[in-house]
Amino acid sequence: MNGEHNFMMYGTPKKIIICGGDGFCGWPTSLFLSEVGHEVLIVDNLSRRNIDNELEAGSLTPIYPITERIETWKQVSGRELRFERLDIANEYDRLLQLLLKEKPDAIIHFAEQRAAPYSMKGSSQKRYTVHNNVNATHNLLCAIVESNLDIHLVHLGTMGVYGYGTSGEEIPEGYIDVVLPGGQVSNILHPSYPGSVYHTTKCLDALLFQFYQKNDAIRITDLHQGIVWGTNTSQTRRDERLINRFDYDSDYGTVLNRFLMQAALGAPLTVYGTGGQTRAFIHIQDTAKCIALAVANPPNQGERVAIFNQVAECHRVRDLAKLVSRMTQVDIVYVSNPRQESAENELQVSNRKFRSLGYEPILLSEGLLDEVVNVAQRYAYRCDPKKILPASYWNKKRREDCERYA
Ligand code: NAD
Ligand code: USQ
Repeated sequence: MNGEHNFMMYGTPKKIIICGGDGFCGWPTSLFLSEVGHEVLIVDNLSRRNIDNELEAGSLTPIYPITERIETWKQVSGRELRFERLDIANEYDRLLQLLLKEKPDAIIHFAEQRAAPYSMKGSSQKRYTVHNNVNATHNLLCAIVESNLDIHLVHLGTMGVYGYGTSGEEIPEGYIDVVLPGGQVSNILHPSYPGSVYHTTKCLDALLFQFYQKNDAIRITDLHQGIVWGTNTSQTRRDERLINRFDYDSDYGTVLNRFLMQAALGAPLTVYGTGGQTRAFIHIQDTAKCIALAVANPPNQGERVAIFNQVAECHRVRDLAKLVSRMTQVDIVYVSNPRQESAENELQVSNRKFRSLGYEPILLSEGLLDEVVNVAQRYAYRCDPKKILPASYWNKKRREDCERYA
C-alpha cells in the first residue's frame, strides 16, 4: 500500500490542538501528527462514545479508553500526547482559557456530530446536530478572535456541501466562477446543496468561515472530504490498544465499511435504492496525511478561506457492492432507500491542490482485501446483526416505503 511518508513534506514542528481527536478520523490523525513531530493536545467531550451507548451499537473493533490509548502511544513511540475533556460547543470559557494557556499554532476541528442518518433520526437528533456542530465551529472562531492569537483553523468539511455533482461538471475546489446579472464574472463559494441536516451544518460552517476570515483575517482551511474507508494506519497498527474505531451500524457505518463487515458475516450487501449514487472516497491513512499537509501549508493572513477537496477516487455505490461481492462471493440485496436522494448521479472531483503538495492517494484496489481479512473477519463476532438494516428515515414517505417492502 502507498503508505510511505516523507516527513519533510510536513514542515516544521508545531503545537496543535485536535478537537474531536478521540474519533474515527481524529485518533489516527492525532497519532500521525505526533509521529511526524508535532506537539499534540487532544480535546474531546467523548460524546461519540456516549452515542454508542444510546444506540446500543459499538465499534466493531474494541476501542480502548482514551487514557489507555495515550499511555500505549507513549510506550510504543516515546511521544507524549495530552488530553483535555472539554465540550467545545457548550464550554466557551474553558475553551478560551485553553487557547490562552496553550497558544497553539493550529487547531484541527473534527468535533462535530458526523452521521447523516443519525442527524435525520428524529427532532432531538436534528436539533442536537445543529446545536452541537454550529456552536462548536462558532465557539472556535470566537475564541480565536478573542484570544488575539494567530491560530490556523483546519476544519473537516464534506463533499456533501456541493450536492454531489448536480452541475454535471468536475467539482472545483470550493469556489466557482459565475456571471452576475450585469455580465461581470465573480469567483464565489460554490453553491451548497446539502442532503441531510448533518450536511446542512457543514454548509453553515462554510458561511461562518467566510465571514470570520473576511472580518477578522483568521487563517482558515476547510477540507471537503469524501467518505472515509479503512480502519487502521501505520500508527494504529503498532499495538492492539491503539486500534481505530470501525462503525458498522446503519446510522454511523459508512457504505464501504458496512459492505466489508456484511461480507465478513456472509450477510447480503445492502444497496439502497438502485445504488446509483456516486460518491468520493479516501482511505483513513490519507485523511491523516492530507491534514498534515494542510497544517504545513496555511493560507497567508488576509487570504480567503483555503478549500481543498480531500478525496482519492469516485465510485458508484452498486459498483462498490459488485466489487466486494466478487471478492467475497457474498450476494447483494437492493433495499428501499431510507434517504431522500437522487436515484443516480455522476460525480467528478478535482483534487489538484493536494496533488500539487505531493499527495499520492491510496486506492481501493490496494487495501480492500486487507480490511476484509484483518479487520472485518477478525472482529465479525462482535457485530450485532440487528444493527445492520436502516433505522433512520429522511421523511415519512421514505419510512413508509421501507416498512412496506421490509
Ligand atoms: P467521529 O464521530 O468518530 O468523531 C468526532 C469526535 O468529535 C468524537 O470523538 C466526538 O466525541 C467529538 N465531539 C463531537 N462533538 C464535540 C464537542 N462539542 N466537543 C468536543 N468533542 C466533540 O467522526 P469522524 O468520522 O472522525 O469525523 C470527524 C470529522 O470529519 C467530522 O466533522 C466529519 O464531518 C468529517 N468527515 C468524516 C467523514 C467520514 O467518512 N468519517 C467523511 C468526511 C468528513
Ligand atoms: N448506502 C447504501 N447502503 C448502505 C449504506 C449507504 O447504499 O448500507 C448509500 C447511501 O444511500 C448513500 C451512500 O451510500 O447514497 C453513502 O452513504 P454513507 O453513509 O457512506 O455516507 P454519507 O451519509 O454521505 O456520510 C459519510 C460520513 C459523513 C461525511 C460524508 C462524506 O458519515 O461524515 O461527511 O460521508 S460525503 O458523502 O462525500 O459527503
